Amino acid sequence: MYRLVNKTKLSLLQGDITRQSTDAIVNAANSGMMGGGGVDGAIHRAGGPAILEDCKQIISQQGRLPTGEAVITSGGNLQAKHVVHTVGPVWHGGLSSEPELLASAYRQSLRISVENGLKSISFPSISTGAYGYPLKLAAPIALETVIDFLNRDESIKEVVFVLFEDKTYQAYARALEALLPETA
Ligand code: AR6
Repeated sequence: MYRLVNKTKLSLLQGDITRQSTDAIVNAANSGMMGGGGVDGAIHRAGGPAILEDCKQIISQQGRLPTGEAVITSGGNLQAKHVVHTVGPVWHGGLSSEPELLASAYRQSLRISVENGLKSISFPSISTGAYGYPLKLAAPIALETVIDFLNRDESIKEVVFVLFEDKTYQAYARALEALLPETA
């Protein structure tokens, strides 16, 4: 499923983000940036040790990566030349700035991609796995934030949401249809 947003193609697909050939793929990391489970584990496994080396360098220079911020490393052995690492919020019930922090994770990932001249970027569903953010609430925030960014920036040509599970894809498809109906 896809929509044109301003000059950018925004698409949703079900699959494994480590196989994407966009300029960057986004990692749903944690503040320590030393790898983990879920999509983080998959990216480090597929990309090899070069990614972790870059992460260690960043941590030694600037300390832990705060929630809602993003940094960029090489893509190691991945097809994507870069990995953008961001940290989404842990869900604590919704009254601890989770929506703002989730939106910030998407926005900062896009901002650092633009700063590095990247034209295409793939996102996973940040925070909706180990971090427990309810999918139905996260999907519209993810899409609204990206759409809002693309309406102001024309340098990125393609954004892909790569959703691992069927229920995740379905939640994003419903949210995108609600935000940008096909007939509109
Ligand atoms: N491609 C695309 N999406 C994937 C893949 C993949 N290969 N593998 C899993 N997902 P999670 P979080 C989906 O837990 O909630 C890690 O341990 C998964 O089905 O990876 O932000 C980090 O180190 C889900 O829909 O990220 C952090 O400690 C989505 O990716 C913590 O988990 C996000 O699930 C971050 O938790």
